[in-house]
Amino acid sequence: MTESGTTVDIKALLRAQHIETPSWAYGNSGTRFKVFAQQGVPRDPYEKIADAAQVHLFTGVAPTVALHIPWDRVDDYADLARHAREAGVGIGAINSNVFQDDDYMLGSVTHPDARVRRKAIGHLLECVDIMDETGSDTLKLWFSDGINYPGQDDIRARQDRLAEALDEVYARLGPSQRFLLEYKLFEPAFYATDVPDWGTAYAHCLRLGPKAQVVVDTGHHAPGTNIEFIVAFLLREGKLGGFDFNSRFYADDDLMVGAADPFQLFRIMYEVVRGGGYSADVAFMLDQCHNIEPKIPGQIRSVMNVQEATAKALLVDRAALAAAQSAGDVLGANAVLMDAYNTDVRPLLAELREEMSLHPDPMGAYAASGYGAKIVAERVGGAQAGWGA
Ligand code: LRH
Ligand code: MN
Ligand code: MN
Repeated sequence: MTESGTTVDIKALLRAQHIETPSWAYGNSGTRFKVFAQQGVPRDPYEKIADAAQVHLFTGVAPTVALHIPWDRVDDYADLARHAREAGVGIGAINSNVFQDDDYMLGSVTHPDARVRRKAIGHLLECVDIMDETGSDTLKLWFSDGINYPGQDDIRARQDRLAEALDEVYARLGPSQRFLLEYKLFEPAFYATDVPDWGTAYAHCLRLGPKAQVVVDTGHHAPGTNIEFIVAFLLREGKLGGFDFNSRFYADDDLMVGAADPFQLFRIMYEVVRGGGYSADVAFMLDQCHNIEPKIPGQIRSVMNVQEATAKALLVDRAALAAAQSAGDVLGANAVLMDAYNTDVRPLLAELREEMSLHPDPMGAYAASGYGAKIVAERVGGAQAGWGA
């Protein structure tokens, strides 16, 4: 029992959790050195959605799938949304892509040439059209824009161009739509990225208003960055829009969330719970690539890792923690947090799944389902994920 609730309440919160999987996780991906093709991968966005539906079928908490445009370009987005509904999932965030066109070598919305900026903004506006057609309420903006060499372009002018582009996209959003601005310290730009950190993203979003929020991709920071601090701060300001979850050892590795550092994931989820972010307003999205492991099980494992970290965060005895904190009991307070982290929540989650009429072991149940063999037999010539395409 904790101040935040009984086991029953914790289960209710976990049952309502919503973790979004990315369409690009289901396609072949790799590093810049090699893409290892797997058999049975989706050949089009319809099949990516079918695979995402499997993740939801076995976990019960992954009811939406994010799209990436143009990787998921189709003729009829309403039809794609209908297909998703029939498969048992919905369309989540629309991810824009202004980083894979030759025109964007020197930037997209911050490019020195107005013609290129216009083209990039045109794409962002098209993404809002796709939101209208699919019923998606979230646009995710990540810009690879930046410079490689000191003096290459005017850092401040690039901020002005970025602000102009964001103004135009913001003005196009409907009443129940929002955009999430994603920051990333480096890569592909190596000297100065135009949205390198949460502070830059926050300042732009603050100026724009409530429909602009920051998204925290857990792989986008300098090593050692205290991400949970950023989470606590943004939540306090009402500017945390969501997460792109993944794990990293070195840079933007895009490994399975919770694999590299489950303790960090717990600390992040604790700040989400503590800050009231465990609500529909903070999107828990995965942004990962499965380069050497099978993709659907990789997503199932990732969803389960987020669930486990969330369960532990919900288990923190907040009354005991507050008492220890106000008494200045350093070791006592730390022990309260560690007690929750060290709890084995797998039995609780297995029980919850049974109550949700799911198999208690999603990985085993998926493996036994035969879906993996079925798609290998049916799908010949699967497509790459966007990366390396
Ligand atoms: C950039 C990023 C961004 C892209 C995704 C594929 O590194 O995290 O979210 O859209 O990767
Ligand atoms: Mn991301
Ligand atoms: Mn990334």
